[in-house]
Amino acid sequence: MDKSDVGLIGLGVMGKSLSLNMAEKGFKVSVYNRTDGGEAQVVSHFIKENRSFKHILGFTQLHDFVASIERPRKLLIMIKAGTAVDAVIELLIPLLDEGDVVIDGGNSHYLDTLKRCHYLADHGIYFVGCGISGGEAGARTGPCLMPGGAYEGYQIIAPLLEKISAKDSRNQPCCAYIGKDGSGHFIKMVHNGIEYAEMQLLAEVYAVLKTSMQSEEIAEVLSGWLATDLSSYLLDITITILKKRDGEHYVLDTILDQAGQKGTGSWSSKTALDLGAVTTMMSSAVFARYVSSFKAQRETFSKAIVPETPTGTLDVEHLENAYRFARIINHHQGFELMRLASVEYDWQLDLSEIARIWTQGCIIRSHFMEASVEILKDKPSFLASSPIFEKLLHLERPIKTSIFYALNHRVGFDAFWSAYHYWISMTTRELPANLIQAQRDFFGAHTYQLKGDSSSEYYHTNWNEA
Ligand code: NBP
Repeated sequence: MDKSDVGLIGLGVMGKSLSLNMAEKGFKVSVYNRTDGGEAQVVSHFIKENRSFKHILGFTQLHDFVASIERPRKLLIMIKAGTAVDAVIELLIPLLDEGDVVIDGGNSHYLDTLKRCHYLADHGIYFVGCGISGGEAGARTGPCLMPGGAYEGYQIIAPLLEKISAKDSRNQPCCAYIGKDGSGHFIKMVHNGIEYAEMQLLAEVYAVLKTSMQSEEIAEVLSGWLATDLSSYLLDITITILKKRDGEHYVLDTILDQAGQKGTGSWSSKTALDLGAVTTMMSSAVFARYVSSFKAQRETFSKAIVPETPTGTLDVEHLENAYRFARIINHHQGFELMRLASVEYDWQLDLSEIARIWTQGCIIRSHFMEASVEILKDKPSFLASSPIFEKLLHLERPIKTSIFYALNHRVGFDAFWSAYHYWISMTTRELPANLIQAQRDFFGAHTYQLKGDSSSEYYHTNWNEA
């Protein structure tokens, strides 16, 4: 029997789509799923449903599955992140040979990936942590792939990953080696953090537009934006969602306003806190989801609110420009998080190349991401680019007036406010942090530095001394 080119473990939503994608691109694929999980027949059903793909072989015994793959074996794990990945790795180790490559395509935490890289290297096995974005449809037709970890291992799997990935506007694969250790999963995490804030900005835009428009009208406004530099996958799907009807109702109006999450957004925010990066927008988006989950309390408290008659008329053009402003700040904060991590972990991340692989296949693909490829070739950050800085200066008034409008109408607008607040702080020469330093020195003798003191010495004052 011909051996398979690649093996895939975990026939969930993503695993099924990726196996079909690989088979369609001409690879012989072995697939495996455990039988003691949700559905015992998952493998046989999958093979039956996809009979037309002659080169997909199904297995429920890990030993047979591993034996069916050509050496050096390429094994893609697509299962729930966390301890399940460690459990599968433990089962695989005795079955693998030196030089085999194990790829974890799930949303694993980058620090877990770092540990697994070293652990498997000790067994002579290459481990690649590969962030995957694009959802079920992307996995089927061409996802964005963010592999990091063992470089020698990456070289073995590169032809496979590049072939199944999305292609950018120059027909180059939306897949590139990111760096060592957990860097691939790190940038997937940041991708999701940026995604959280992009989604929240659209939710806040929707809330503001709803103060004076119906769904169809809102969709029309957003369609106008889609034809500009604001175009993005998330804006596009939002318009489709707004228009979707079920009989007399818009489907959106029937959906419970409690947002779920699977953790990568909060991981990004926690990591930013650890690395000293400022990611107020993604954190605001994570908290917005948390707040939404307190539905019962919100309902109770809302009964006590007697809204004032709102003042001010909605300026849609200002809102459009506020959205333009906030998106730039969101991307700036996300890429700054990667830049700081790159220094901390010595990953030497190529931010322009990361923007390039995010131009197709992934959830945050957009016109702005296309522009970012060039911007980040020359400059270390968006704010360091003069045209971007000038643009933000120019857009200050519309974001201010949009914030006033939202406040007057009692609409939560925190992601926009976070963007503006970051901009104010980053462009303010004197912040009140001198008082913070004095307070720290008062109660904890933490010392402070002096303005204009080239010695950079630290001083202490006995604040209670007469
Ligand atoms: P699903 O929930 O659809 O499938 C999960 C798979 O993991 C199933 O095959 C399940 O087997 C298997 N599994 C679990 Br759960 N525990 C296992 C264990 N202890 N040992 C072996 N297999 C186990 O998830 P999915 O949406 O396909 O996502 C897979 C990974 O890809 C996750 O890490 C996810 O975060 C990531 N991801 C998802 C998306 C997306 O859009 N869905 C995008 C990018 C990345 P069973 O069928 O027997 O329970």
